[in-house]
Amino acid sequence: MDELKKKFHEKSLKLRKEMRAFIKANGAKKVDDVAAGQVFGGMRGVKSMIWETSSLDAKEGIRFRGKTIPELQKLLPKRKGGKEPLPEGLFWLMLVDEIPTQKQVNWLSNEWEKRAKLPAHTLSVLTTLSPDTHPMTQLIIGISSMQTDSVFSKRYAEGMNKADYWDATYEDAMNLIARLPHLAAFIYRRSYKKNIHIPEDRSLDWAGNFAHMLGIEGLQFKELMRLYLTIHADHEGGNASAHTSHLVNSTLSDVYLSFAAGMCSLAGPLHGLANQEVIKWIMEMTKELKTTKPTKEQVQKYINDTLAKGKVIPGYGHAVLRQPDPRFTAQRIFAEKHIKNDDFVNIVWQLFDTVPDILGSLGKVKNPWPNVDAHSGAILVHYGMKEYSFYTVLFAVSRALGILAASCWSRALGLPLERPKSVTFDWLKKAAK
Ligand code: CMX
Repeated sequence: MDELKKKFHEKSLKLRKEMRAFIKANGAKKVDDVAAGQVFGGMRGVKSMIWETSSLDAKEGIRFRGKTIPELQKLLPKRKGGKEPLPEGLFWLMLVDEIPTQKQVNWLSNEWEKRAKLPAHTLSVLTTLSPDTHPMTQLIIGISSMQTDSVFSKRYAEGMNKADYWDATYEDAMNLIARLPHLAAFIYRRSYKKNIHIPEDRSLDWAGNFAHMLGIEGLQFKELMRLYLTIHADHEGGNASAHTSHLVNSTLSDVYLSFAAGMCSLAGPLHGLANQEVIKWIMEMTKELKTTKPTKEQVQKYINDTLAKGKVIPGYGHAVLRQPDPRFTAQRIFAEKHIKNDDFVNIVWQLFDTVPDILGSLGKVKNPWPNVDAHSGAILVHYGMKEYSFYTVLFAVSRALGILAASCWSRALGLPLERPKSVTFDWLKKAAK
């Protein structure tokens, strides 16, 4: 058994025992109340799920196993000569709650490269799709098609013991994470680069090799991918894509199917697709205004016109956060360091100075600040990736790290089928009395 798997098994056995004892002693204790407004309000704030890999605070933002993004940037191993953390290190941290050594991270890079080969039928399935199929749809089909290789499904059909669910889920998670950059790069090159593909470079790390296979060369883009794939990896369990995966996986659907289901959720414009919507909206702004250097007044008018048309300002607002998203800040710092005088990046910063006042003045928006999606597009365009329909796929590749680490934990802890209670409006009216 490999070192990571062994550590995960030992830790999960311990926590499982502790949780069972906790539930026995405290299971009947009330920890929260639900208000009628929450029942109608998309379950905001209702505490009803265990998610060990990260947690979100409205003011402070995300912490992965207790660590903020700047702390991860300091503590996680890096590529030789690099400054950004390797996402392999974050996966290790999320799975076993330990900062890995350089050697452990190098092992994980190699291990994922060994597991990365895509099944031939996945490539065949993708080539039958119309080339204008949205990249997220292609990704979801590609992931589902690989379910033929699910270790969990195969072993379940053979009568696997419950006690081994964690083992099969770990194998599936490792295989799927290893394959995702290859699948995503295949989709990108097929859709936008005349179906000309770039062979992997086995000497590179997971994110660096992904950048290479996308065909965008240069050390800075590799560093951007390392940062990007780290900061998008997890956002506790309640967000729509993580929760969808968690729900589907709780039926003992394997992670190919449950992660694909989560990605259907990420593909919505109020969630992950917002990253394409932001840059599309900015590009439309520059076209309408006939300048890439708009004045403050022009930007204000464009925002107000968007709102007047009954549309949201993409990249702004959040269901939990009540401050600028630290993932926005991390990208801004990257851009300040590496990118000088880029018109789209400057517009992103201009929007940061303009949107919050306007959204705040509406009196209904709970969080007028930028979220993770407000910045990424302008940076990607700067490095030459202008095909914004692909951006949510980058988010998806990263999000696999958190969702799949959490799926391993769900199966190791023996979490049950998820089944909240719905009520009718009549029931709610009576209960409110
Ligand atoms: N622009 C305009 N109006 C907004 C807004 C925005 N960016 N954010 C919130 N509002 C509006 C809501 O649409 C809602 O209006 P109605 O009462 O008329 O329906 C009102 O303000 C209250 O909403 P809220 O409680 O502040 O926000 P929610 O928790 O309901 O929604 C979110 C959160 C992210 C869906 C919302 O802020 C939004 O639509 N943002 C734009 C899309 C976006 O950037 N999504 C990406 C989120 C991050 C991610 O998951 O990747």
